Amino acid sequence: MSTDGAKRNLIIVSNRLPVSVKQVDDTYESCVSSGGLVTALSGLTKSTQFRWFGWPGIEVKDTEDRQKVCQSLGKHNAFPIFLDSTLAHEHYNGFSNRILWPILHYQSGVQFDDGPWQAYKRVNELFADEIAESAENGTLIWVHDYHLMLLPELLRSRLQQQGKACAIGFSLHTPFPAGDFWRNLPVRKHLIEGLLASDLLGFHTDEYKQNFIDTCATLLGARTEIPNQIQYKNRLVCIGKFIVGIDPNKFTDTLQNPEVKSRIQTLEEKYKGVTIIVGVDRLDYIKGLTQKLKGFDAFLDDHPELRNKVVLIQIAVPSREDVKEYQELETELSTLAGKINGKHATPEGTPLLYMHRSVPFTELAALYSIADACLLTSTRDGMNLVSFEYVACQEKRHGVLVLSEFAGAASYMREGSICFHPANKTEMSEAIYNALHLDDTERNRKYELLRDFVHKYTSARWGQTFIEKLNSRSGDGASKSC
Ligand code: ADQ
Repeated sequence: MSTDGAKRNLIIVSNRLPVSVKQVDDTYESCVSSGGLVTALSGLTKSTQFRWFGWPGIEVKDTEDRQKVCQSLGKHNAFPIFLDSTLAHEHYNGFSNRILWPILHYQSGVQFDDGPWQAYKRVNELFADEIAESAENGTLIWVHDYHLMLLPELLRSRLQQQGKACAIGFSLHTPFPAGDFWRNLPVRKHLIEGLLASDLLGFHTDEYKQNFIDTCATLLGARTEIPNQIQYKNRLVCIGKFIVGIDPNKFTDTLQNPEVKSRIQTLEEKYKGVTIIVGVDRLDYIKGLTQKLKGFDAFLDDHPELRNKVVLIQIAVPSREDVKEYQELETELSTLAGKINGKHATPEGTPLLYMHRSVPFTELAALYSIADACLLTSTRDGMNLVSFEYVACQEKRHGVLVLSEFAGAASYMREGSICFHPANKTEMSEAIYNALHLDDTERNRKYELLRDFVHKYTSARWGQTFIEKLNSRSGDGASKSC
């Protein structure tokens, strides 16, 4: 089989397509959506052609309507896998987000339920049917994230039946938990076996990679003595750390836009004499927003002299609003934000600007750019790309990144940022204070470390490195080493 990348076509698979579809009268319109995976793969879009398969986000029953959706998505090289809405809900909210997501992020007390598990399996099967049909002999297939952990195994058997040798890669965008934690899940073995039918498995950090290797050894008795390889059921799976990033130039270019420049000027005038801390997070309990607001409250208690001199601008992007835990978290955060402002506000101003909505990309870039520090408090987080984006927008100011030690990004940015434990209010308060009082030499030194890292480990580099490695695997099980 050829290992020439140019000759092997590429299929990307994720649960949701990077494009949302909505019905407008009797036609369908599609627009590009946002999120960590879309950001991560945007770098690859520029250099490599691929077809992207996933669920379009809406139920479409009628055959004629399905054709219209296909046409609309085709403009973005996106291909829909249609699901009925109950099945999609049970797979996405029921199993992926209510059962798998918490386990992957070290949340205990997960209640397993067979109904959502059956839906999860069914959706993975439907994806496998569709993708096996669309792949040709030699196609590279790159599957993304925890919604599709059974897919490599299901795909492998269908491809074999059809006589197609395709290399299958899988990237996990979340942490993989240490030690015994994964065993809390009753279907722990099925999911790992699903993944081990891949040719290449990618993780964000060495820690997640090692946790996964250890789990394979203890749970399945897989052979793991050779670094970066797992041998299981006569198959060799390569396993690696691939550093996901962003496209920093997209941010630096946006900051040159005259409208964005003028917006920055307006904001700087409004906040003259005030130190700005920014936070941007999906409204998710793993982002530690409750901890962030409590830590900021402690900081204001500890430093009454800074009242009216510091403001936290926190954007909480709506996420998974159908899930009860997320609705409850929003209520808790709104209440907490009100209490903090009630306690610390003066006629001169309020210390906390809490916004529960999405903001346009240009506004996001402007906010990153005017902030003297960025506060990220994840209790666990696969990588956290917001930290990269803040750095990309700080060429002028050299602001300070105040980063939870539990974000994957902290494995790479510890020296360039100020790290803390998100559940320790005192540590967080000190970290904020130290960030705002760093001397210029240290601030510049830290910033330069971060800038070099963000510009080196771009999303384009991540995508190309993974594809190159995947391309070196034949997909027919013949490779003897990684
Ligand atoms: P997320 O949990 O979504 O990603 P993160 O890595 O911070 O978290 O990425 C969020 C992305 O959404 C950023 O690129 C950000 O700019 C974008 N975004 C946020 N608010 C926005 C807004 N209002 N408008 C437009 N875009 C907005 C998951 C994992 C992470 C992992 C990524 C990539 O949970 O740990 O880093 O995937 O692997």
